[in-house]
Amino acid sequence: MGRITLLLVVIAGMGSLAGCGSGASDEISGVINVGLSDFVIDLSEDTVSRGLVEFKMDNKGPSVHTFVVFETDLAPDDLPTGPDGDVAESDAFAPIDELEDIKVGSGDKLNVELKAGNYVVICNLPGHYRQGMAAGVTVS
Ligand SMILES: [Cu+2]
Repeated sequence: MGRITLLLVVIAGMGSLAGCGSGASDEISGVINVGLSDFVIDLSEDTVSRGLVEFKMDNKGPSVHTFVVFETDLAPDDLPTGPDGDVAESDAFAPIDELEDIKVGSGDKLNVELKAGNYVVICNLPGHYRQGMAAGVTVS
């Protein structure tokens, strides 16, 4: 085995080790059932283990909703808002993931890699956050 080949083998080995250590596998570490209604987000769990977390939507209607995930230490009812009372997304306050157009009866799923920390999930259709569509999730 030449020196370059050996080096490549070592690098490949390090890569797969790093993959394990960061928990970047496809295995789901936790499932949270998300009940959506006018105008409540009802989570089956508000704490979950870090890793790949599956959010399972159950939109009970009557409206279409969205599901937006922020990593933040702010309280669910204390996110930055614009003049319309909707959460103001910006470079400094950007969602880490989201699902749009969640229809009534939808079984849509959102899988998000979450590290330990505090998260807030909201619906950001006009007026929905202001009327109460926000909930906190702690990842440990
Ligand atoms: Cu909504």
